[in-house]
Amino acid sequence: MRIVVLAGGIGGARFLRGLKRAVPDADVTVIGNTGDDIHLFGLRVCPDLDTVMYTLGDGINEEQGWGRSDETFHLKEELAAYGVGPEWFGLGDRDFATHIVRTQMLGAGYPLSAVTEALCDRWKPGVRLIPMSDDRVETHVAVEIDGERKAVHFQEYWVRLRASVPAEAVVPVGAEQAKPAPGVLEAIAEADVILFPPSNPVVSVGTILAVPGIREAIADAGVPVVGLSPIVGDAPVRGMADKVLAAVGVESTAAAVAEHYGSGLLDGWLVDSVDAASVERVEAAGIRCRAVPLMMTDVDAAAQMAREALMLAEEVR
Ligand code: GDP
Ligand code: FO1
Ligand code: CA
Repeated sequence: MRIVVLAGGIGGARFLRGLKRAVPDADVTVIGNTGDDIHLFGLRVCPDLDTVMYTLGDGINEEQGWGRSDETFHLKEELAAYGVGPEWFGLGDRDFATHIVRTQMLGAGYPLSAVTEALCDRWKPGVRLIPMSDDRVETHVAVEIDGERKAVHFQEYWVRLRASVPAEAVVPVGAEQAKPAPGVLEAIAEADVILFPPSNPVVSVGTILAVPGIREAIADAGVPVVGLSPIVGDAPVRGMADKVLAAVGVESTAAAVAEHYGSGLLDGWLVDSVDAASVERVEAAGIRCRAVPLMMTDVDAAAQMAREALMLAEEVR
């Protein structure tokens, strides 16, 4: 079975770990979000690609959900001693090596998709991980600080400001001109099923869908498209999805997120058992819906969610 998954960071990565356990023989292609990418200290950092790669390759810091296990921060401390920041972004020593290798290869002329493949040669994530685009796309968030409206990088909004001010707009800068990376449209066209894991609907899945051609390819693939809600009990399980959903005028409920994707894109939607009351509303929007446990407390729980998603896909096929 060929499965295509559109993934952000933690929500996508943990779901993928479950999917691999549920269907070990499946041929899984992951289209990763690169809108969170940031250039720091002259290096290209790709948080969502790395979170997927480290999680599936057993190198992730489990508690944090991002960054490397067994990490130290000597390099960051030395940079800070020179007064070189930003200090608000925690890049660890082991993680730095990934960004150095990536930046070196990009500088030598390799596209990000080839670089990601090379990095995955080490981590062996057991899926084909492709960035959504080889072109630069950077998510910016419009905020008002001290009466002044300005745009900040998504990482600055989330990590430095901790999403403490309302997001007035979310803009995937560069997306309109970006092309899907080689292999993205082919994987979608050849998929037997397409899954939206419980990733952020705006700054993860939404950014991938903003690359011209990807949304259309999914809608035209003619195979079941099933998503899982990242919103449980009217709030994100973690992160700032509520803030960025508000910016695009969508309420933070499992049903509203399904409607936001719409029946033109989604055939099936899983909500958590606590949101069972919203099944009717989702089905009224023309999307088949089931309520099942959606908390990824461990890999088995995530695997059960993957099985439920694949069963729903068979129902709507
Ligand atoms: P990020 O890039 O690291 O923010 O990760 P993603 O975009 O892939 O996923 C973020 C989303 O995952 C957040 O909106 C969370 O609500 C959601 N999430 C995290 N853990 C769980 C979980 O156990 N269950 C569900 N349903 N959603 C989760
Ligand atoms: N998240 C934080 O909350 N604080 C950090 O200092 C931080 C550093 C960091 C470094 C590398 C990386 O791959 C991810 C990192 N993250 C950090 C996570 C990241 O900011 C976000 O969770 C995702 O981009 C949101 O999707
Ligand atoms: Ca992300």
